[in-house]
Amino acid sequence: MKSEEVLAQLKRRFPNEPEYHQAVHEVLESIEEVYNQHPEFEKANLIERLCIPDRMFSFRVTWVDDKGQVHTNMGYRVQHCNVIGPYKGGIRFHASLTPSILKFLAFEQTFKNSLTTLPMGGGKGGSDFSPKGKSSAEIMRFCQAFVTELWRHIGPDTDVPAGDIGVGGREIGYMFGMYRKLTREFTGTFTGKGLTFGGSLIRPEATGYGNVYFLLEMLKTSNIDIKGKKCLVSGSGNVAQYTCEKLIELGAIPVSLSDSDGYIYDENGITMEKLEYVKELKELYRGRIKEYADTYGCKYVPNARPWAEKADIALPSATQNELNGEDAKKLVANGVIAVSEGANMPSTPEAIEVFQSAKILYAPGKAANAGGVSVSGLEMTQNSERISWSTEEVDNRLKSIMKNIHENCVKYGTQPDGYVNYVKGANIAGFMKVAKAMMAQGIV
Ligand code: NDP
Ligand code: 2IT
Repeated sequence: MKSEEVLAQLKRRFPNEPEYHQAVHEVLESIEEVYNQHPEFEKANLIERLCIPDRMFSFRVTWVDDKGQVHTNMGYRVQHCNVIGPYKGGIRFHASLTPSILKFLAFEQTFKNSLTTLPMGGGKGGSDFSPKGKSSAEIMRFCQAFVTELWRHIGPDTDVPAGDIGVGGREIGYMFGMYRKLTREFTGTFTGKGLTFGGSLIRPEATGYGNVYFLLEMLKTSNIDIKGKKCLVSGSGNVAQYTCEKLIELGAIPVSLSDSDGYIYDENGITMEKLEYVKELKELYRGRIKEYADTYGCKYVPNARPWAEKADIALPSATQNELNGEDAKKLVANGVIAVSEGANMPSTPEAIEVFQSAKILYAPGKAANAGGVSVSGLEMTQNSERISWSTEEVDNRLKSIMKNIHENCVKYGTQPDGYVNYVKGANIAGFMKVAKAMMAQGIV
């Protein structure tokens, strides 16, 4: 396999899908050497079978706003790979969503889920519907309309969706309600459900907490204490909030948050009290992060991201390609020691190059943010057993999964000079498990 040739062929077949090409490129580059040590992989054309999703559904979603106006949006579900378990992955509602973004996310999810050690394949879905400024009733009608198409393609042993950007507990509840009505069955087909109907404790916290647990493992390799470290966090949604929560609990100092309009920089640190304000602002009133700066009198920079601010650690937790090569250079120049990704593919290839050349601790999303889907997997287990575990039980399992992912990255990503290339480690470890399962199951 020559990664450049495989990529060129993919670009010819699927033009104008830059995010998908970007995600595939990163994985191919990392696994090329290992792949070529297995001639049986090449004969089975494993690489194309792994890069191209099994299938992708697209459908029109029609819904009515509060004024009676009818709208249409596009809905999608990409089922990438189910060789190690049912398709599993979130649903994203965002105006910018395209098939390319969903294909990159489903591709990444396959390797991430493989790393978790739990039996889950990879998938992703969503819509170009924008939840911004919509009433709860509009959100409910949209979710119901979306599920009237999606429900045929999913099921507890087929494909299990969850949340992602624009989809949290409220949306999962609405989608689950309609799914239950259409199928006349109560199954664990969605994860991230409410606690009264099969949801798991710690699922809302899992991605952010998991990212900090992963960061702790990385810091441990360099004997660095997280206490007192200034942390730049981007985003202000689910992942960013629980990242801050765990950082504060451990004595680190988160100093920034952002949304699509700009970022706040609070040099005094975001405290638990201020974080409660953010949770209310974002989850209840659905306001903008600028309001934090108005309330606490700190710096707000419109139309910008926080990467030029001085800090020890960066945890990008908003969206893909939110941190470019120039941003990475500024972070490194300012002495950043670790970057751990809460979002999916937030760093551009140029940024990753800068981090790795500077030999700082850098963890890609598919390893560092795997805590969310891991606890989704644990929710599936609890649903199958019709029991629920305590907070402590789930949190301990999450910690041990993140530790295990870190160990696997070190195992497959340690370079001759001792530097751990976490991108390589995560990609090889994730890939090898999927590849072995594919080889064992024949040409299907
Ligand atoms: P939320 O919808 O809760 O929050 C998203 C945050 O990112 C908001 O602050 C939002 O600002 C900002 N954002 C979204 N799109 C853009 C954009 N195009 N440009 C700038 N800012 C943007 O989503 P999550 O916190 O759940 O997801 C954040 C990231 O984490 C995503 O990359 C997601 O794929 C990833 N992730 C999520 C997991 C989960 O369990 N939820 C698990 C693993 C990864 P605004 O409100 O202005 O749009
Ligand atoms: O990107 C992700 O891992 C998620 N959005 C969570 C997926 C899940 O099934 O919990």
